[in-house]
Amino acid sequence: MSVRIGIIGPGGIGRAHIARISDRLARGRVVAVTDIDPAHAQRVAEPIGAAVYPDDAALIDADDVDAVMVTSFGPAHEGSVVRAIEAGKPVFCEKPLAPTAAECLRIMDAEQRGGRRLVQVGFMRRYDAGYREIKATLERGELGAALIVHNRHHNPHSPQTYLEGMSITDTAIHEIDVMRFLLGEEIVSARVDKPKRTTSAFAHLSDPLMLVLRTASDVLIDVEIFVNNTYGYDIKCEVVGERGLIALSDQNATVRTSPTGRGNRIAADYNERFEAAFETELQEWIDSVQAGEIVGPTSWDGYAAAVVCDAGVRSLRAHGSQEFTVDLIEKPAFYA
Ligand code: NAD
Ligand code: ISE
Repeated sequence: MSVRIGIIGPGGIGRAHIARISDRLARGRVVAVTDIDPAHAQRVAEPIGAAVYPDDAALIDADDVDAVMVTSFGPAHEGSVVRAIEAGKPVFCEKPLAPTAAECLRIMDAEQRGGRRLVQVGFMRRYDAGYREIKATLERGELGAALIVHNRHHNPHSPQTYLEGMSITDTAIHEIDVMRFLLGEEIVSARVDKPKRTTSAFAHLSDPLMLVLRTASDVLIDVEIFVNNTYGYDIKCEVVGERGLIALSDQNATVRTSPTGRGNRIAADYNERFEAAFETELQEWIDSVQAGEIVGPTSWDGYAAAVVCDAGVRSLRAHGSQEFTVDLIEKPAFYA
């Protein structure tokens, strides 16, 4: 039998996930929808024959909802995730688990009180073939120890609702998580440097930014964040090891040669760039719900990334380029 899924806040990514589940993935079905905008919920639900609920609580409590997806905006995540945990239902929450560490701690407390893992965080870079190949290469020791990692995270445009701080909590959080995943260690400090501003961003936003992180073993990581580059969705990751380098290759499978030159298309957005990773992520989540054991990125991963974000946001707001320490609680045995 299919896993019957209820979705809370199907905006851009939520609708893309519904299309994946309905058209391309197996063993899952979206049967329930809610959104703070009821007319929008109705428009999303109708073509897939799903029921519409007035709010997250009603959807979570519905008898025919086996599992919950939270794809609303970050500040609304905590309430819905805790409610799903209290109802004993598995919950996939888009990143960030919550925008601050304090909210993530409350989610972890609720999950531990419930006594079993129910939360998976949408850190989908972990499912990308390129990052997985980098991780496997580092683990085989072929390049020696990783020393430095260079990252680039560019978006073509960001909307007016994208506020200062989101460059860290909503955008660079992908790199923060995937660095923990690749290097297998925690990040201990964060610093934000502000280069010259682009004229293409809304006035309230410092863009681009450089986020500089250091890990427990002293690996230095930089993340060039630029959410109004005007040209495309551009992601880079290059690890400098003791005996060589390994980097994500460019984003497309093909390279075209013509009289105008040699090159590949630039992805327009996260769906085009990471479609395969999203599909693997969601299929594995559906299968883990069916198997009764959630195995993807945990609430601890959501919390650990949020603590780094908190330090990054403090640095962004501080005068000059100040480094802030990342203070994690001791990892509970529950998440070992
Ligand atoms: P969006 O603004 O397009 O959609 C959010 C939806 O949630 C809207 O329909 C809105 O009406 C609804 N909503 C807001 N508050 C709500 C509440 N309290 N209850 C119910 N519905 C509510 O945003 P988006 O771009 O789809 O992003 C949503 C989440 O997904 C964010 O956390 C974002 O960081 C994450 N995201 C992840 C990726 C990725 O690459 N993994 C990509 C995009 C977005
Ligand atoms: C968005 O929420 C995402 O997760 C995208 O992958 C990222 O590139 C973008 O900056 C975020 O706002």
